[in-house]
Amino acid sequence: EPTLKERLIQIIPAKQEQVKQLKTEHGDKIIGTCTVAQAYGGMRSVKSLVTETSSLDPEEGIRFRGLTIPECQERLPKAPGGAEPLPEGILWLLLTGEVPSESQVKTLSKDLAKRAGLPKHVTSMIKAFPKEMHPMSQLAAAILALQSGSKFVEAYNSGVKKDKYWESTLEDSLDVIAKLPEVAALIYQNTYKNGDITHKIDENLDWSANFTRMMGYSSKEFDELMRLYLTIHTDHEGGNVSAHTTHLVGSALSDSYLSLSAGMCGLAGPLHGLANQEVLSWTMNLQEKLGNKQVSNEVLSDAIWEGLNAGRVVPGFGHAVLRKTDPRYTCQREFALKHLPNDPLFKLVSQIYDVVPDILTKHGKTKNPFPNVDAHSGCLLQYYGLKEHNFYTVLFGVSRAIGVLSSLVWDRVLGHPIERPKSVTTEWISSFVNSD
Ligand code: FAM
Repeated sequence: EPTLKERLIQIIPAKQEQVKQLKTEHGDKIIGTCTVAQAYGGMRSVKSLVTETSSLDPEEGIRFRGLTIPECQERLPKAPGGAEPLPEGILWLLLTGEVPSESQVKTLSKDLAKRAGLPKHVTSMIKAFPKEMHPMSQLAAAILALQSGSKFVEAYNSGVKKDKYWESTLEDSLDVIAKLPEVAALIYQNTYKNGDITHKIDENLDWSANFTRMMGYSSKEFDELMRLYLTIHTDHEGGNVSAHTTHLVGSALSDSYLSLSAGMCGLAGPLHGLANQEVLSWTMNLQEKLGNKQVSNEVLSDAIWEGLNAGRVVPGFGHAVLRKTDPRYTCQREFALKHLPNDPLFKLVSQIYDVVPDILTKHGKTKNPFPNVDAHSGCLLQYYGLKEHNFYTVLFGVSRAIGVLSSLVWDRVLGHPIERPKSVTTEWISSFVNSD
């Protein structure tokens, strides 16, 4: 059976040919337009990016290379005795568009384990970070510091041809994905625990289980949760802030480290990845305010309206593209129903799910009153003892790296150019609309 790189070498020529043909034969076909409202409105729905790895439907949610989340849960290889997909499997799927075999995933796990290990300057830098520095800032900085090992930079400087750029980008991407669990675990240990990782990477363990061990967790159920978590947060097509930023920075031929670090800075914003930390703090505040007991839907609704009326958003609800409950929310809810049905916080999260869509509909502003991925993840993590809210977005980031770096590899395969859309001024728009 071919390894990941061997399989990519087999697949790539046909895809390059297809894109070349599309560009020459249909290059002038219009796939989207842009209105004044869209230009001012964050380019919502403007079709102007190509991302191969996943696609988001407003009603159905994400499909990774054509597969829904339940299909991934069913078809991707699992750990022995496990029920959730291994993140290595989705990495393979996102890169190749194919479901890997068990043995291909095992080989990939071993390859990642071999690539793990941090240079000394990175470990000492993380250890020197003050505890007050947000873990996402630590993550972005650590990824930047790892850039000293970039194989793309080496290849570029030695004059490697453009059609080979993808190979060193793949190497860098696999290296950084392999190293991220240790980076994240060290940030965790440094910020909240005694400062050191005691687990040594085990080539016979999967990438995710090595990660949880380094963080100091060894429960089989938590391993399963993390495999699911690290699979479903990988990718959400190309226009979200972390994916688009990684692609944009990468389009300047910045390597995987520079591009990913930039993407992580975007993920750290409260309207994007940081929402998962905000959700748990918000939910626990609500729990405390309600006297840590079960209350009626009316009492809960009143408490939620209070925050809304004070001008705050309900974190974890709404989405720029989705118009239904996020399937990433649904699969986490199913995990909770299976493993922690009686957890008081899960019960509250469920009750919030019962009342918030109606509240946000009455509130009348948001285009989507349903929950997104972030509305559920914190509740699961805290159940297994991972209670440090500020750390949650780092887990999101470790997973997101898989998606955005797979996309970056394809940007290089297809030779996408530097991104440079045209901007206009308000004066230009004003005279344009008046000239009609
Ligand atoms: N609670 C209260 N108001 C909300 C709301 C919510 N959950 N979601 C949207 N709105 C408001 C929004 O602030 C805007 O108000 P203004 O016109 O006063 O500015 C209005 O409804 C229209 O917004 P929209 O078009 O429905 O949403 P956007 O596409 O502008 O924004 C989100 C999308 C996700 C940024 C927005 O829904 C939000 O702020 N949600 C809460 C934060 C959150 O959960 N973010 C995580 C998103 C997640 F999927 C991720 O990236 N990880």
